[in-house]
Amino acid sequence: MEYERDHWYHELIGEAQPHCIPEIMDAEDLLFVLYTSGTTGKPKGIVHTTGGYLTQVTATTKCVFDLQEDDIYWCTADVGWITGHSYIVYGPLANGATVLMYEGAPDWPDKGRFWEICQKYRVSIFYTAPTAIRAFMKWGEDWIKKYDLSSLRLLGTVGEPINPEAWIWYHRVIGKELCPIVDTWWQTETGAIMITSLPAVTETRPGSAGEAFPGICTALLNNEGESVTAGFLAITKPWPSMLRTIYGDDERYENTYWSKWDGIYFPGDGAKIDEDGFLSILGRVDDVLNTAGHRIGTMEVESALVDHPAVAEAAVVGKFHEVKGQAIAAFVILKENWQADDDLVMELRNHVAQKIGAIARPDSIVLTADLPKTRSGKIMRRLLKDIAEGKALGDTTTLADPSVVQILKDQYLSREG
Ligand code: 7RM
Repeated sequence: MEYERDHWYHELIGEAQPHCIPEIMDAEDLLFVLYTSGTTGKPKGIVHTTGGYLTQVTATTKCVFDLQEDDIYWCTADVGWITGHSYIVYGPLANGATVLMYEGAPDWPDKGRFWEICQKYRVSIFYTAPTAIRAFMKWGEDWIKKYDLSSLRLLGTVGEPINPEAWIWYHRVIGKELCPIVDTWWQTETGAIMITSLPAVTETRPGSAGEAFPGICTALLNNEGESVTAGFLAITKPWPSMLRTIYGDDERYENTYWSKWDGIYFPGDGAKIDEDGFLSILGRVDDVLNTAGHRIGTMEVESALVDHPAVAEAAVVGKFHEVKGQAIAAFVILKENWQADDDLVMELRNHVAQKIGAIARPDSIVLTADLPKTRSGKIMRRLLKDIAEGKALGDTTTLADPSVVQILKDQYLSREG
């Protein structure tokens, strides 16, 4: 305690007014600059402004989460991620929601922590990421059965494509088959939810994020800008909470997002659409590998791996190969109580071949305890590629736990010889 520098909270609060007069801002005043998680390349400072951003986070929080007066709303995201900004802070507060905020680990003092919190505070809306759901699956249902989750009425996911197995588990074990699940697609750049289902308005389906939010215009295009049923996701009209530029680099802003097609925003994700107009996000388009002349999405192979009962999580990368161009290298986390041995590895390789064809059979599978991820749970495939190719590791500063890559590297070397 340093006099004049430090103050007692109760003394300051004792004199404070219960309300703070808001500062009047211009709609286009800068609200914040948020650096992207940087799974590829150099981080970009994404610029959001005041009016449009608040308009869209307010509307989406209200409609996507069907927010009601008596709801207790919990978004488990890290507050430093865009999801924390938009759906812990700005969106819920602009709606006057009752928000539960938690800063801490999901497995301390034990793996029932989240469910204990849901029971204790009667959480009704729960919004989390597929990476967390897969961790809960791995830890087992007993941790969940110990608690009363009857207050829950709506579940959400964000951050990466949710594999159908995780969706069904989330629906059954957490939602007791009573809670709709909103799978929300959006980006740091979009500021707010863009593609989602709307509870009690549109249907929710495992593996599909649904349709564009009212007012948002999306399309699936090929390189020529022609409409296709599987291809690049595009946003064809501006939207309120769109990024205004990359901080200090207007040119990079134009090149990255607005140069693929004329006047159309390119998010960098691949997607497909079914006959009912439901969109499924397939992952980042830069996450593809080319093996023996075939382009294969890393997502496709990962989904096939996670479809096997032994697999909790999988990451796939293309690794340099003299003949094939790239070989398929997979990193797999097993569920608890599965024996890691060569027979299982063989079985997993065959499982992928059977699901999507022999061409996609992984050349190597490394069983591991952990994967390199950003704090929002995105796998940094770039680092896995470095490991698989025996290269020096690229930038690891955005990793949630930097020790993971070193362990993986040592393990990979001892396996591959
Ligand atoms: C909110 C957030 C953006 C990237 C995006 C996608 C992926 C996010 C979903 C998803 C499939 C989803 N912002 N992504 N949500 N993929 N289904 N529901 O994650 O800037 O950190 O990442 O995340 O690839 O382009 S982010």
